[in-house]
Amino acid sequence: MRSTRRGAMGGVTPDRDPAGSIELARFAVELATGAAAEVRRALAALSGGDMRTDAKSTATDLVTATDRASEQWLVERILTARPGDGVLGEEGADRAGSSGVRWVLDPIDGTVNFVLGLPAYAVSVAAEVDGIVVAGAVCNVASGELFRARLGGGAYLYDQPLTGPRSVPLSRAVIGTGFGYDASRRARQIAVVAELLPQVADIRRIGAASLDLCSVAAGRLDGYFEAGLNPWDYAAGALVAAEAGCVVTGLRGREPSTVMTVAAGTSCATELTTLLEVLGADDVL
Ligand code: LIP
Repeated sequence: MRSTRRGAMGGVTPDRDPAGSIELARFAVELATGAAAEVRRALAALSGGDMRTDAKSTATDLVTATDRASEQWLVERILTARPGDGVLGEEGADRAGSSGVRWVLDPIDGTVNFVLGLPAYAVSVAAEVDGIVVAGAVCNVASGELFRARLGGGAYLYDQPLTGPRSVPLSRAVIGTGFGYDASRRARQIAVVAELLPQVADIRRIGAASLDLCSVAAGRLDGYFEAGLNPWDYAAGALVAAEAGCVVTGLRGREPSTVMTVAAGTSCATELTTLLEVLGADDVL
């Protein structure tokens, strides 16, 4: 999954859009906003009743019936409209497809926030063509905010172009991060944050990587990094950040990946990645 800094507002027309990214971007928005409405409906139907949860990789890695229903809703819509496409979803959907297009889905990113009623959880939908993310949409279910991007076509909050964070050095930057569901990994991750904190303005832990990445694109965070993310956590958000002109990368010259995903404004990106390398932030898994 590759993502580079673009920010070019492309005048791409269908005949110059071989990847069909215009249509994929339109459908990604339809899917993300539609599934978000389904999640809101499910929440309303619960009407304050206790939300049943199951544990996945660890006791703190939660899944609800709504996560599963949201993914099923997304997969059904995709296979009805585009039967040849592939799908990769957090809750188990895994289909190769034959069209060269694959949808990478997080039906509820920030599930723990969803369970607690903390309004920072989102439906994240990305479309890959031959392994490259060409379109993405992230819909914050609680606020309804829609972040969207197309490769070479820029990034938007609704229809408002996004241009990334303000220009500050790392010492004045507010940096987002996150922690895994495994306690020993969290111990290693917090050790990195303990070293980092005195060298930045402050740290934020929002709890949903897709929204963290979109927050950098919108200038609500100056940077973000996290080790141990799954492709469905960062696929769409990384494109939104890259198309907003942010640096989106891994460490040591690598691509963003499960090992490490970093997004930051150009003014502090090099300082941030250099410091994270020194601190071994990509050596916590
Ligand atoms: C979450 C990520 C978050 C990370 C959590 C979890 P989920 O995804 O969005 O950044 O810190 O540990 O992985 O499990 O809510 O889809």
